[in-house]
Amino acid sequence: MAQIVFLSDAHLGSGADSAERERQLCRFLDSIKASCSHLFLLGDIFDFWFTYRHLVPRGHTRLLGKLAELSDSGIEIHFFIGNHDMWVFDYLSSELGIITHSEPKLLTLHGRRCLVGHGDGLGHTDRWFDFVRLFFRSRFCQRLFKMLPSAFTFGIAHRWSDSNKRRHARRNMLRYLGDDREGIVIHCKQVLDKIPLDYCIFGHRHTPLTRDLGHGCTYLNTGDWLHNRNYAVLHPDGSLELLDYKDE
Ligand SMILES: [Mn+2]
Repeated sequence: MAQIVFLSDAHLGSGADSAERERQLCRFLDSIKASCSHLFLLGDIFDFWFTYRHLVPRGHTRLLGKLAELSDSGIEIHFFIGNHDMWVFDYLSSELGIITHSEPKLLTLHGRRCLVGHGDGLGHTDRWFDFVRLFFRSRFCQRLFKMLPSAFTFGIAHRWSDSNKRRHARRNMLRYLGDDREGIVIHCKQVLDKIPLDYCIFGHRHTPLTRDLGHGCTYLNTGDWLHNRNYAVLHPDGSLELLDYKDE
């Protein structure tokens, strides 16, 4: 009964179909509610977010309500911040009781040793990305952002996100680059050299796949909810399955 569900990269707030994508996600969460013990949201659920001291961005009300309902019903929800929604700060934990993580985490789930996270900034394959990530995560950047008018900062954030998506599509970056060029895989193999693992479960790459890393470890990428409606289930017997949600 107690399934553990993983999904990532819904990028809510981006694209003309965002409202329908959010409704589908809520229907999916309804469909797993009775059988799910833990829900892992592996980052970039929101295309952009900033929690101000007294304000939060408009939108996403259906998903936030659904997450509150699941959380209140006893489902343990974990949220790994992605590179798009790194500025949720304490909002999801204080309002919805969601456990928020800013780095990958080692967890034992259904007796399996799992390394779980979003996946950005791992393997150090892109120095520029590392620098930008450090800057955005710095207090200086967050303070600066708070001081500027939100019409200006949110406008820039959404435009930048859209142009990044176009660039990724143009350069065909959302495909598996190979074991030696995928930052997440490089990182997982480094961890695997030190400690035994059964599963490495990450998002960020928008490419749903499973891959044998050797030493009895499987890498699973949760793909995305933006285009594919992918999710993964860790069953009570310890098996891990990558699936697509079929909305009926
Ligand atoms: Mn990402």
